[in-house]
Amino acid sequence: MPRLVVISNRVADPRKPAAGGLAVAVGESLQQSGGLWFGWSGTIVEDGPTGEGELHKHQAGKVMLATLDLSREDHDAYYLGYSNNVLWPVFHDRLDLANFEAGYIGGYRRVNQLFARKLLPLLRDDDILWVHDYHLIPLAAELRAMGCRQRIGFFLHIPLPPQIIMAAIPQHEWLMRSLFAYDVIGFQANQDVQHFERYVLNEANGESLGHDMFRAWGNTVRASAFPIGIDVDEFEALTQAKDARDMYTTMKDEYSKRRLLLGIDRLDYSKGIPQRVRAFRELLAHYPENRRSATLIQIASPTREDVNAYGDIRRELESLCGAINGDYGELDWMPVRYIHRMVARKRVPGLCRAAAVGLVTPLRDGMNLVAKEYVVAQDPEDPGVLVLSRFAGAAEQLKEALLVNPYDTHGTAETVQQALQMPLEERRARHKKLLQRIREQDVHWWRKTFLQALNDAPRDAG
Ligand code: ADQ
Repeated sequence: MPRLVVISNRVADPRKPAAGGLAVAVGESLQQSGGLWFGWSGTIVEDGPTGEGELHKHQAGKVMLATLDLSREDHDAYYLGYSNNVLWPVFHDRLDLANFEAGYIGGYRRVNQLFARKLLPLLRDDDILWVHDYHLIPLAAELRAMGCRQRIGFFLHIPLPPQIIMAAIPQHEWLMRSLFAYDVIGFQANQDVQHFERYVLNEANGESLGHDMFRAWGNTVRASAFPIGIDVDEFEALTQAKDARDMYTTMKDEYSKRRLLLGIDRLDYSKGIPQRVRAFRELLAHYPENRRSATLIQIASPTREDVNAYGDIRRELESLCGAINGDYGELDWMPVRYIHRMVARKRVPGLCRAAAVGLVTPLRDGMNLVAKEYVVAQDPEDPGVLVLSRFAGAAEQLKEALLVNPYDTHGTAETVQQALQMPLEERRARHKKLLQRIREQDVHWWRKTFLQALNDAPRDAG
């Protein structure tokens, strides 16, 4: 069996619990098969030379971790700059927040070249490489230029924007062309594949060959949707474990007279948190029977605080929550509990299970795993209702959720009211179908189908 080599910006010890997202999915893939996980060490070397970094190797069970330090200049241009000030906002349709002027591209290329140069000597001929996410789009092209012939797959965890928005990035053609150095490109949703196809046909004068095969710039690549899942068995076990049960009991006692609505996110502008809070305000204004009853718990953990847009959203959210509590709060009822912290992963299922409504309403999201976790954590006999943004990748799979347009404050409030009033039979029926789909397409299914596609991909001469 070929060895699996995973390359991602951050690397985590797969034996330790990770806080969801990419780390869990990737760690799980490697734990199964063993292999190599390559990425940034998390260390920034002040005044270090650009394009250089010390390599550290560390055996973690079946997995070899190989990590690179980055110089301050490289880190700031590659990570803070191009990844988080260009690609993240644009890929989430936020051209207004992108900063194209600052010359970050040099650092982005430099770090991708550095990754390629340091990775190449660690590779074996029959390795199979799996590159993750927007930080590393040009990695395969850099590796190919250095003579790497192994199969390389790429998975984009965030959405691919429509052609016209992609075209705003000065280096859009270079980025898209780089993708054609892979054998397989994985997207979260069919909509992302459609955006890719439109770009290939209209912007790159390429061709769609059918069966998810595309040709442009003299290369052929497979691009398909592989919606990422969660480890359902692990999350169910977490739900039954003591920490989650204690959390559930505490919440049920504390809020015995209330209906809980729950949001759990990183405090990122893509997650639509202020819009969600405004919709909650609208709910209280238009459906007064929810006053003294409905309570929104919004956990929004700190993230990327050194990027300006994140400070702005924090201030906006604090002022919105303060205003609602001031306007609607009573001595014995606080409408919004906003917590700017991470919740321990083992408590997340207990919190989810206590909530009558799970609010997952991003303005744009690659997938959104919280939506899946919320469903799995529910009591099947008396499940809560998932209110899900139509702009999350998860909406393509989770059709039995109540789908909303998070920009439509009034419409979202009405849907939340519908969720709060949904009869038990309907809740059970919807939950059953959602759980079934989440179970069928779990993280193991995701890993297997992607790696199978990579294994089966026809090799391109280029
Ligand atoms: P993220 O944007 O980080 O991931 P998401 O898919 O929601 O978003 O995953 C977050 C994970 O972190 C979940 O497991 C969740 O439980 C946990 N989490 C989030 N906020 C938390 C908090 N405040 N406290 C505790 N735990 C918290 C990126 C893409 C997504 C894509 C994933 C995986 O942006 O669209 O679904 O990768 O591909």
